[in-house]
Formats: sequence, C-alpha cells, structure tokens
Amino acid sequence: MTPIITAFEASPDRGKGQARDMRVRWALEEVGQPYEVRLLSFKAMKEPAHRALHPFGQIPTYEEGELALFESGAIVLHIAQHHAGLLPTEAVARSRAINWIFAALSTVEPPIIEREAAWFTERDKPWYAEHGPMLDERVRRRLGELSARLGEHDWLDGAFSAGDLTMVMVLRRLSSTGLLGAYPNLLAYVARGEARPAFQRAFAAQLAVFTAASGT
Ligand SMILES: N[C@@H](CCC(=O)N[C@@H](CS)C(=O)NCC(=O)O)C(=O)O
Repeated sequence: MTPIITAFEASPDRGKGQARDMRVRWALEEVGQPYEVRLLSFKAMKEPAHRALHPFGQIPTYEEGELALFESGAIVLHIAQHHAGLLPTEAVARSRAINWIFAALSTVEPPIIEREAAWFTERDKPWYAEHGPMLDERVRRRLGELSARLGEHDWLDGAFSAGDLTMVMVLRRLSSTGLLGAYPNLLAYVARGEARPAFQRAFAAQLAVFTAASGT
C-alpha cells in the first residue's frame, strides 16, 4: 500500500527543505518506498478533516492503510522499523541508532527552535539584545557537545541511520545562521547527509512543489 504524507501547499521556507515533511520524504527515499503527497493550505491544516489526523493541525502526517501517524520523528521511526536500510539489524546497535532520533528531537532541536521562534517574534523588542545571545549560547552548547561526540566519524554511531537522518535535518535548520561555522565536523556531517542521493531526490520533490505553487 502506497503511504500518503501531507506537506505545505506553499512552504514558508520557499523550497529550502526545512519543513518537516522533508524528513519523511528523505526516509522514504532512503528505503525506496514510493509515496503520495497531499498538499495542504494553512487553512486546510486547521480544519476538522486534517485535525482528525493531526490533533495540532500541522504537517507532516503519514497514512498507510488503517495506520495514521503524526510527528515527524514517529513517522521516520515507523519507516525505519518497517523497511531495511535505516536501522541496524543487531538489537543493541538498533537501540543506539533510535536513541539518536530522540536526541535530535528532544535535546538538539528544542534550543534551535526556541532561538528561531524568538528571532521571528521578538527581534524588534528591547529585551532581545540580551535574550538573543543567551539563546545563541544554548544552541552553541549543544553543538559543541554534539561536535565532540561526532569527532572525525562520518556518522554518529557506525553506519548512516535514521538517527543521522533526523540529526542532519535538525542541524540544517541552522543553515542560514552561521552558528554551524564554528564546528567544521558538523558542517561536513550535514554536507554528507545532503549529498546522499535519497536526500537529493527528497529535496527536489519538495522544491518542485514550491516552484509549481509560486509559478517560478
Ligand atoms: N513536532 C512536530 C512539529 C510539526 C510542525 O511544527 N510542523 C510545522 C511545519 S515544519 C507546521 O505544520 N507548521 C504550521 C503550524 O503549526 O500551523 C513534528 O516533528 O512533526
């Protein structure tokens, strides 16, 4: 059965592949699973039909027969658990790889999102001069710790896994900030992820949606 995912009809990131459907597309491309995409406007995302799938009225969702999932991490994990290629088969290594999905989403992503949200909503406020650098510092602390753990390795724990896919997508949110520049191994790590043919196919697919919507 071909899974159906949801994505923005017109992504606010203008095709930069930052929206979270990109994680799901990349995972599906890595395992060679064809998929369909249902595009949604912001209005449609908040309507009851979509909220029945996603209680918070967001993208992405994932439907496969009777299964409906929301939360990009849960979807990536589901794909990785049901197809070969994104998780080791050996139990201990598999758990460690899953560990990195959670680390990306619950330890590395939150300070990045907090910084991003403050930049969008508070940067013209008087307190931002103090608050902004503090949020930068929280991100830097996590990047320093991650950089130390990655060291000179290609991937976080052995072969490329769903943990790396999720972590690369989280780090990509910093692409336009310059914050990654102090960590050459993290820059190289992100570049390695982006160079994967499956990433390229997923990126092209989401960009095509934006291009069609904007008529460029
Ligand atoms: N924790 C959720 C976050 C989902 C999320 O924030 N989706 C964004 C797009 S990347 C969205 O739908 N934003 C529109 C909105 O919240 O109204 C996940 O990882 O799937």
